[in-house]
Amino acid sequence: MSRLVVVSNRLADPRKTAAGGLAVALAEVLSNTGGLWFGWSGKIVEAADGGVAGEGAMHTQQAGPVKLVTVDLSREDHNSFYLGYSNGVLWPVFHYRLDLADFDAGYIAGYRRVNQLFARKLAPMLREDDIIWIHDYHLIPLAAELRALGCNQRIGFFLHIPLPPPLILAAIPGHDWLIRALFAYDVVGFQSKSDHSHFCEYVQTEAHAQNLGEGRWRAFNRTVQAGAFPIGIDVDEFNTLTEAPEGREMYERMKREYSRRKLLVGVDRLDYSKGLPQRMRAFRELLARNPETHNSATLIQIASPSREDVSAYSDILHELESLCGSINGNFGELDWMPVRYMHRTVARARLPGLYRASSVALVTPLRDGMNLVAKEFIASQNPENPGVLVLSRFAGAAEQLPEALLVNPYDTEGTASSINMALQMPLEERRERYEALMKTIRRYDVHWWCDTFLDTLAKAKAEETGTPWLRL
Ligand code: ADQ
Repeated sequence: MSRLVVVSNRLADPRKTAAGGLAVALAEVLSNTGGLWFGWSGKIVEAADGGVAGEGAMHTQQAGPVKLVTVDLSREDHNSFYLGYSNGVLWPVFHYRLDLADFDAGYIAGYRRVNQLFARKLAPMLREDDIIWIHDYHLIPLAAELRALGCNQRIGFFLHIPLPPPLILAAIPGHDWLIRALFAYDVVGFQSKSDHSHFCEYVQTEAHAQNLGEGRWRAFNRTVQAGAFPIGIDVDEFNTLTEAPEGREMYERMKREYSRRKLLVGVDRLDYSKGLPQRMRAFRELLARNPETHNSATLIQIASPSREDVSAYSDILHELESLCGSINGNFGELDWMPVRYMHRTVARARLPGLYRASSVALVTPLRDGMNLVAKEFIASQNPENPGVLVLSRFAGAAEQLPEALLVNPYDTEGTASSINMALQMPLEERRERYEALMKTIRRYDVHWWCDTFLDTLAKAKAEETGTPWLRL
């Protein structure tokens, strides 16, 4: 049996259960097959400690049958690869935010340098029949760098964030280089059909790739299989967490605390793609237009700190704090605070209890690859009395979950009236929507995602072996 090698920018220890959907899924697959997980250690080395750009000390740890291997980055590489190109160019552009992109010419060199570093460190550890699965926008050119070092293994890539249409992609200096790099993979996976269709449009019009049918494209002397593989959650894990003591205790505490009120909940990383200010404005509109919601609805918004060293992130923090303050100042009463905003991460074991105690979840990103919170909320509900999911039509999840109340987060009034509809929804309709949503979430869970992607990769035709790969 082939060994699985997973590569992602950050790793999680598979022995720790509180790691989150993706990490749990990958950890489980890796634990079954035995395998190697490779990525950045999270450690930045200063020049004075020998942190020369393009070099990095390696760390190895055995976690059961899984070998975790990580590499340190120099300050210079971290700045240009991680803060610069990955999060200052690719993240905003892939989320359709050209206005926030910083196209500093120096970043791309750092991005390439770190991908070369990863390839150099990983290649000697690879076996001939390994299956390699590379994750996300930080590592798009990694397969090309591995191929340049003579690696002929099957390599798959999964993009966790959206892929924008060709015209937006074309704003990135070097966009053709990036997409060409995708042809070094055997399989390229996207979250949604619309991301996949953007890829097809791009390779057809910009790269003049030949359409071989059934998702296969030929260009640059390579054939790649592309498709949509929407990521899911571990539904059983969520059910277990909901029933576990910490989940129950959280549920009961919230129910006690808010016994007279309906709870709305938002759980996000504090990121401009998540539409948090727009969500607050919609909630303010709800309060302004529906006096009966005063004293009867409370929004709990938890926003975990994220990428605080990227400037666009501190701007969103201040905007959100100011909106929450003004809503509470204008609408709050001595015994009612409309918004409870917390800038922190909540322990994973407590999330299901919080979701279950809430009547409505607000998942309203301006753009999102998938959004797992939407699925976690549904999985945590009481089937007899389920809450309502208000979901942005711009989240990848909307394609799979049309039975949610779909909203346009840019439309403040429309979103406010959908939130009101969610608060008023009769039990029968809530149940019908919940059952349909739950069916999809259960069918397309995280195991389906892993199995389908890895099956596709195992079956991908290895006809390119020996073909010289066009150097980047
Ligand atoms: P993210 O942008 O991080 O992921 P999301 O899919 O919502 O977005 O996943 C976040 C995870 O972190 C969830 O499991 C959630 O429970 C947890 N989380 C978020 N805020 C938290 C908080 N304050 N406290 C505790 N836990 C919190 C990227 C893409 C998404 C895609 C995923 C997976 O941007 O579109 O769905 O990868 O592919």
